[in-house]
Amino acid sequence: MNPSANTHAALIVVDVQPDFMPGGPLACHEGDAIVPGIDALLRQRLFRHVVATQDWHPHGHASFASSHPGHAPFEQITLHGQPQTLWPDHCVQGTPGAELHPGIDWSSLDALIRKGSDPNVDSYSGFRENHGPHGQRPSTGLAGWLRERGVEDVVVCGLARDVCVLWTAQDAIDLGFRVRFLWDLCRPVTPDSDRATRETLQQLGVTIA
Ligand code: VGL
Ligand code: ZN
Repeated sequence: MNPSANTHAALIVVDVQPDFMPGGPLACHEGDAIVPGIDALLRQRLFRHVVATQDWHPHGHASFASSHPGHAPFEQITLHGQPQTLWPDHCVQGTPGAELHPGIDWSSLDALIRKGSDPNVDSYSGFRENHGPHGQRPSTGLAGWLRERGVEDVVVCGLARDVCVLWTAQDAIDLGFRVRFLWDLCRPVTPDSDRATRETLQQLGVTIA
């Protein structure tokens, strides 16, 4: 990548946390394979801004299957009138599995967005919660943080390719940013979803890099 092209670009590293790694409760397929590459990318200091998101749920979060007796992880239910996949308990606030992955040098990070803290609402995107009153999804503040710094271009990577990175890219487009998606520095929860993810991104006008 050409560093001068990134003067005003922000890198958004989505949910690179131990609970999403193989052996964790919500493992992404080969999730650990992206850790060295993201670490190397951050050490190059190519981006004017580096933002990380951190999935950060309270105990008993509404997205946990364990909060819905009679339901199992990966089942879909209706929550707030929309489909909600139920997940294994993951990224519980303050637990080791919720930390930013220790295999990455995070020292260049200049903002950290914690999401999913509302006990009743899931939050895949780094920009907005999944659901809110009157059809308005509450903002995390990330879009304003970027706009106030003159950022128009964002580059996304992390976990999961088919969930939180995808939703972050979709919202970024929707909110007026140009988006590059670092495909090889992402891994999915469901590998079978890759083709659909790619098609969705292409239709949105996201550059797949
Ligand atoms: C994620 C499912 C539930 C993700 C977070 O980071 O992609 N997926 N919570
Ligand atoms: Zn989550």
